[in-house]
Amino acid sequence: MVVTDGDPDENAGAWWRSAAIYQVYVRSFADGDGDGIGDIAGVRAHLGYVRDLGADAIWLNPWYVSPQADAGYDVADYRDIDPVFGTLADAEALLTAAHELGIRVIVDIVPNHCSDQHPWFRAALAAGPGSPERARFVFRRGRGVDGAEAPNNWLSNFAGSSWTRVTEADGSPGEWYLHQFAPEQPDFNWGNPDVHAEFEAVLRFWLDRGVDGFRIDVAHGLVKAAGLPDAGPDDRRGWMPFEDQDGVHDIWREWRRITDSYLGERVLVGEVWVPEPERFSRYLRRDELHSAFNFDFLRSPWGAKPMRAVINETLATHALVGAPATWVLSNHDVPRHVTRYGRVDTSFEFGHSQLGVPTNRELGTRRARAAALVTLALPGGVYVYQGDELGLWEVEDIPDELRQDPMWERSGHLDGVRDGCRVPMPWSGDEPPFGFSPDASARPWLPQPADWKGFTVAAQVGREASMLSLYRDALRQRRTTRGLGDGPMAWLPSDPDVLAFTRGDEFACAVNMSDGPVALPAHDEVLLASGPLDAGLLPADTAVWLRTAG
Ligand code: TEU
Repeated sequence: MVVTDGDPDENAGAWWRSAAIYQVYVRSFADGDGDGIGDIAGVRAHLGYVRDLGADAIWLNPWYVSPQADAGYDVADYRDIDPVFGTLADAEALLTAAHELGIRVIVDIVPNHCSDQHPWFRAALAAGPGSPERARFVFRRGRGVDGAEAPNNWLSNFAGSSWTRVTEADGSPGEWYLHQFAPEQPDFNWGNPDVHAEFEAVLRFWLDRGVDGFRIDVAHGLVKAAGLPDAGPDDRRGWMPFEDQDGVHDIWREWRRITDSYLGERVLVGEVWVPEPERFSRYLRRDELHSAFNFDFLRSPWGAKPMRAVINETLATHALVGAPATWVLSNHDVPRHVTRYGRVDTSFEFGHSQLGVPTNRELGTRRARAAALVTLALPGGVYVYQGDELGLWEVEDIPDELRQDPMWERSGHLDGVRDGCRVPMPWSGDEPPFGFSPDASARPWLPQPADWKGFTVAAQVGREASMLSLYRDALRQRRTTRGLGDGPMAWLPSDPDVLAFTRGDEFACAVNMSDGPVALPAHDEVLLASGPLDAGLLPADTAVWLRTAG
């Protein structure tokens, strides 16, 4: 597909504008070889499940060679597969098998940083200060006496300073290098042409093998403010010198030219955490990324007022640049929404861990069912994180010694946000590993709760009231119902605690976020409901899809 200037409809009807994309967290999806860790063979064996669910595409979390200091987001070789997940031949076979089933494949790409075991970083350590090898990363002399203090005050996303001091070849304390995440994840210097050339080659390597696109890790983070100034007092909230710098957009223009040079509507999807919606929309300008995760909806507390505001703002800012919105309820970095929505504080914010805060799972599940119908009815694309469709909850009682998230150790056990949503999928059977591993004696890399027994795929298939049946029905109807996916929506007049909107002239969705039942909007037929209706009324925390006169 070649983008032509000035044609507002050049990508109307493109698959990614309406896609339902299923996020496969490879390490926890299905274990093919019995080592307790999910792998490519496991994904391949379960592609039929993805097809039956009704997803258009899968997004695979990183599968590259990696010491796994951050579950694969520390990449040591961007052109090969980590042996724990399989081989390059397995990856190629997976792409073929998925395409045969009509499932597109988006792979994760991690351009902000690599692994400290990447050959470039090892060469940089060996080559010493001032070398071209060090210029590919962000090395600086320290401040203070003998350079013993970090070059600036930036804090890592995983707690502590963003800088680590190295020991030079002669044994003396030396320069510091920047890592916005763990010390095992040195940031690249995107001011260096080698880095641009290398990533262009990596993109082409995977595009040539048939991937349908890339999910770009930390797409707001690659460019740092000139001179690396100290961060201001409102650290972590708002505009920071290591995030959302204007220069980052040049990189996305470069990448867009690359994907556009390939046939088959290849896409760039940004992981963009930017507080201001207008600045977020800049990533989606016509010659930049195709789409980006809309985390504002995920962050929003449960409630008609805040969610209406997010929907309005999302649609308005995406309209500025002609991009489709996306809707996400959970992913591998945030507590599962069944748990979030059962709490008193239903919002999500990084750094405000609610680990252990009581939650009402029954309420959270009811809301999660309603939220599924709302997000699948809103304009644009939608992401489903593996296990959302089973109604899995955040596993909060993982023993400390089994936790794997680097954030856990680095924050002094204050933050436990990311292991509990990564627990391996339950497929079948009455006890762990619930069919996750082929061998019943295998121990999944994180322990599964015994009460997932009733939540396995096998336990939910064909059971009308199950979360899986709701997702399958909704995804099927979403494909076949006129008006859903990309396109306009209009609000219907409603109680302030109800969200009700139409998609086209034949479809409406309503969700009741008030305390008691409300009347349904005018309709001919109830197509789908997230829970039982109450004598024709819509109960609290319930959503419906309606066929309206048309
Ligand atoms: O997460 C990115 C991430 O956590 C930051 O963008 C952060 O949320 C933001 O700056 C708010 O302060 C991605 C991956 O999804 C995650 O699993 C990785 O650990 C991380 O990047 C590092 O690669």
